[in-house]
Amino acid sequence: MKKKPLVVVTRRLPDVIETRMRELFDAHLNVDDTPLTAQQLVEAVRTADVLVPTITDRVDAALLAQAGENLKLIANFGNGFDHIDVETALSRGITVTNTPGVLTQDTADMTMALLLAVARRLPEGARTLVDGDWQGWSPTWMLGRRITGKRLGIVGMGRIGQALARRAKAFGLSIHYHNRRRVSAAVEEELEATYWDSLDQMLARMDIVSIHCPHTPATYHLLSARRLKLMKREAVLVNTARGEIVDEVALARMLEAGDLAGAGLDVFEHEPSVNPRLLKLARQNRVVLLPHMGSATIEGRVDMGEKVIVNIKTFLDGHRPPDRVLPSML
Ligand code: 8YV
Repeated sequence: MKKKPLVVVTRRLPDVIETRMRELFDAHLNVDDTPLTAQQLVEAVRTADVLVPTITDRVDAALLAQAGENLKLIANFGNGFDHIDVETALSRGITVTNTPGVLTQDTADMTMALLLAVARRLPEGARTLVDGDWQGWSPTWMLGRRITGKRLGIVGMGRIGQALARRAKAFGLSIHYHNRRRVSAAVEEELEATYWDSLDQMLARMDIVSIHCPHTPATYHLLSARRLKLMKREAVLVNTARGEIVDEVALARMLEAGDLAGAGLDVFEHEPSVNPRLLKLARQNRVVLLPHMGSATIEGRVDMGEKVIVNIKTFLDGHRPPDRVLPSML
């Protein structure tokens, strides 16, 4: 009987996905869900035909240099692939795939939730009540900011940016965006979106800025100290993309100085550790911080797993997998 291909999965996945993987492949699953050690990861790339990493694995050039001949596919469980040295992988003849599309709506929902949580002081209100500090209703107490009628600047108008724009439009925000390329006239019309060629100019005029571009060498610290300073003092920054896109130290400094009204962050530069200055600001109810939960839904994780399986199966059947990461995407 033909040997089943060895597929190494670095983290626990939903039960239905693991079961299916066991049926289809010689699946090496990580039963205790702690990230693989550096040594285990080396072992994985040496032996596997297919590696299924997640954002918690650093698949860099040093690791890939130790890959065995068999390793021909890295089927990432996730949309973002900035933890994988795709260029090196491709140069070694290894195909890389991701899971686009299936986490778009969940991430856009979470962005909207974060935006509302900051503007309407949700965690602060909830904490006050639970701590027994609610003295009763008052006309001037716990006032947030109205979002209807405000200007939302979206940095990165791909799938998630557009999904956020649809939601935000329904909430009565006006939509502005900056993107490498202008989206189609039809989409602009649908969203009544204004395109800003200059990120700097857009930042200076927005009430809320939300980040939805990928993290690449070109977008590292795109929201630099200089650019953050362009934002209005009353503005709010939301980030559900990647922490590295924002200069976190500069952001903390601005929030501490009252030069920016607030921030909602689901992602951080050095996850899972979070800058203590941001933690302090969260305790002071100046920012809302979440532990990278943007795409964390039961349905979404199953959809992601199914995409991974389709990519692996298609590849192993000798065809081009649907979600290849191409050099043009780097
Ligand atoms: C996932 C994400 O949790 O897909 C992405 O890019 O950031 C996530 O929401 C993560 O990537 C899983 O590997």
